[in-house]
Amino acid sequence: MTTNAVARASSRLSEDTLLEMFWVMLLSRRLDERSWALHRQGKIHFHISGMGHEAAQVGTAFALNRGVDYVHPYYRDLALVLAIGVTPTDFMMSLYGKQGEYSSGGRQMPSHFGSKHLNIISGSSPVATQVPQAAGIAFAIKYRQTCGLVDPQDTTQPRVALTCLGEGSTSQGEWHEGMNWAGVHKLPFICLVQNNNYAISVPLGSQMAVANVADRAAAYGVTGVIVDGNDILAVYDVLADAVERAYNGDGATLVEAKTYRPVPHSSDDDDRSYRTREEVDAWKKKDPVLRFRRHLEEIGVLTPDMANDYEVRARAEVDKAQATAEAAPYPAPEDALGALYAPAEA
Ligand SMILES: Cc1ncc(C[n+]2csc(CCOP(=O)(O)OP(=O)(O)O)c2C)c(N)n1
Ligand SMILES: [Mg+2]
Repeated sequence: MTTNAVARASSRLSEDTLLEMFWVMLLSRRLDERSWALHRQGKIHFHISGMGHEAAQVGTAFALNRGVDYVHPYYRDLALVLAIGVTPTDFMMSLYGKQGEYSSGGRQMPSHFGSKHLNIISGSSPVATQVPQAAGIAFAIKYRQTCGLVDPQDTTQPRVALTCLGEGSTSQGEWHEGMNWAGVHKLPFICLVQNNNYAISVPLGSQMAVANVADRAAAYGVTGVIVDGNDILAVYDVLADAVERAYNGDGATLVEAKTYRPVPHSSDDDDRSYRTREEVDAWKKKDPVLRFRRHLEEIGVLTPDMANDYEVRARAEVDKAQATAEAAPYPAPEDALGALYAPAEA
């Protein structure tokens, strides 16, 4: 069954936290815009954007115990991973494929976010493969706790495994397998579906015969929730409930955040072939970053001067990240051959 959030966990957020959430959204947006520009200038080879999804992602991140809970993101999760601790410089180093790049030493494609110390698991490119993997992590969390096994990090803390994907990717078999596993074993697991209505050029209606992804939750025996993915506080509320459910041993949650992708699927896509400009322009009224900014101004937490200051800081951070990545060396060609397999035992 789908439900709407009733408990307003977000009403307990401090002003500082609300501003921190706004900062991450803004930083992500400006970093994302710069990445598109760098691609069009021929400086990087590929970019896939999280634009429009910032509220869904930052609202989610702030409901987690960031760096402790496990997150298995997908390629659009720039704002999510920034909120957890990946830096703009880390991201730029990935775009440029430079030596020492944080997730794979520059060998993985950009936006395959991974950081061992932040408990962010790097995904494979085939969509939805992260779902059974994240459900497996959730199984391991529960198994260790049930058996009293020593967690290498700390057994005393409750943990949840969260994964993300788009609505189109829920057509993949892996999604169903992962959801079913999470339901059968009542796992501390959250699946966040960021429904932007398109899988590249394929609209939702060609992908599934039901109106909502979350309608399928009942089939797996998990809680299903639909939320306005452009409303960061609504997302936070729903995720706070889901995290509590997981920590209390009450099982998995399927969250469907309804949002929109205002830019092409990736730097290699031309969205004019499958949707009208009017449709894309209509999104501008729903832009989640502007919406949260307006909200914070209305409740007196953010002033126009502060917002300008954030803009200056965001630009400076992005400039610095770009300059650092441009100045960094490329990996040596032979690095591509290393670290694929564990060294043979002597
Ligand atoms: C198994 C598989 N099939 C196809 C692709 C190519 N592909 C990459 S992203 C994508 C669209 C996914 O759409 P959706 O799940 O709605 O996520 P969105 O990109 O809209 O956020 C496709 C078809 C892939 N990476 N893996
Ligand atoms: Mg989609």
